[in-house]
Amino acid sequence: MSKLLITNIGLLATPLGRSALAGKAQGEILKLSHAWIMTEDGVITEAGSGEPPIMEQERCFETIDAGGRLVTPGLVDAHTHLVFGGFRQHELADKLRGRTYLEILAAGGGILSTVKATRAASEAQLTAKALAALKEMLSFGVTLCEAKSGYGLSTEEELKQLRVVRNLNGTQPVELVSTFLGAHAIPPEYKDDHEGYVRLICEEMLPAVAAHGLAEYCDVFCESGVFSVEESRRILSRALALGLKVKIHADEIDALGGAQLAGALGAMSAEHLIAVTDKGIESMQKGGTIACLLPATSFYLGADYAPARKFIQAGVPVALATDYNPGSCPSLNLQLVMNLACLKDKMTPEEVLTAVTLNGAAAIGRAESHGSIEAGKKADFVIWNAADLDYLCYRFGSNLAGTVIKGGIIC
Ligand code: IZC
Ligand code: ZN
Repeated sequence: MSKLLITNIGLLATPLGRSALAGKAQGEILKLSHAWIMTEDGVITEAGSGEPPIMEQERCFETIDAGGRLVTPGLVDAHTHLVFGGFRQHELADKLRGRTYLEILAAGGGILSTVKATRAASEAQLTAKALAALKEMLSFGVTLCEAKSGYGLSTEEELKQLRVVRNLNGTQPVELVSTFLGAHAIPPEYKDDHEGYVRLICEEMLPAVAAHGLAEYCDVFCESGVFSVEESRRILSRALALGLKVKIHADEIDALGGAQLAGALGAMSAEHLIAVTDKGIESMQKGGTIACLLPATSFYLGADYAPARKFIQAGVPVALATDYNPGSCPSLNLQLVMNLACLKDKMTPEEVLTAVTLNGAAAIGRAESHGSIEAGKKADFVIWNAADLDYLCYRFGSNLAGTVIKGGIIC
């Protein structure tokens, strides 16, 4: 049995609960001064303030002194395109000349250039590359993340990407939840047969993914020139029928109505939502869909920021994630996302903390077990080189994660 006691916590800050928090509740977190946390076999047994019970102290094998610093739950990155070949630095010059993300994609670059590099890479090469990314992610305080496929765009190549995710789960500290994103772009083989590719996804790819148990979620890039709302509806409905849960890249660049579809299907989350309409927000609220906002992508694309305050006012839970990918967000730094959420999305530090812990966990179906510091939850924490939450959201560009603890083990 392994036991761990964290003592001398200056401030313990955590949301509480086993489901996503919305509205006012998103900003109502627990703050305990002079706190301690006790864990056993990777699970939190108790947390409190003042002196930890002496008997318990003696029964503990390992004690960490947090040095009066801030402790929060481990961060959750609920939206990443973790597994891919190559990078796209060669597109920077185009970007600087004013070519947009969708123009680069329409010319056969963007996602399609990463598809080429991913197909050319072996499973072992992709695994080694993603492993390095996970190591960096962990160093920023992330202990649980989502990982999407979407750079294979054929049955075999998509399964290859998803196998990489499966093999990385449990072989390094960051836990992974996998999402099938075969509907990420139209592959070159189907350039003139859009309908054929949608059929391939519904009739071959999705059944294969479900049969191999390789993904919990199905996602679609619902955007102008990529997948329409109707195509997205067909694909996601098929996924639901096969027992997968669904997410959707919705209303990022153009307001196509992806958010309405997300609410109508009862999607777990809708992502991006920069161009979301009031109707979309209302539909998400009715459908119990979480808004997963990605402000680092807005920063990188020079785009607007999603209307976080509108979601909070409407009672839609907000999660925040990096969107780590080689095109629109080549960064794994979820702390930077927290800064941007405060400054650009006008969220409070308390709302931001909930968004990158409990609500992030809820967006990938892990709120029962992750995302907060309370008895029975996973012993995932970060001891920050910060005295309080305001400091964490105010400093930017540095990595303030001091010690990361995953499942009761110091990483
Ligand atoms: O590789 O560009 N937005 N998909 C939708 C992405 C970004 C990933 C990429
Ligand atoms: Zn994405």
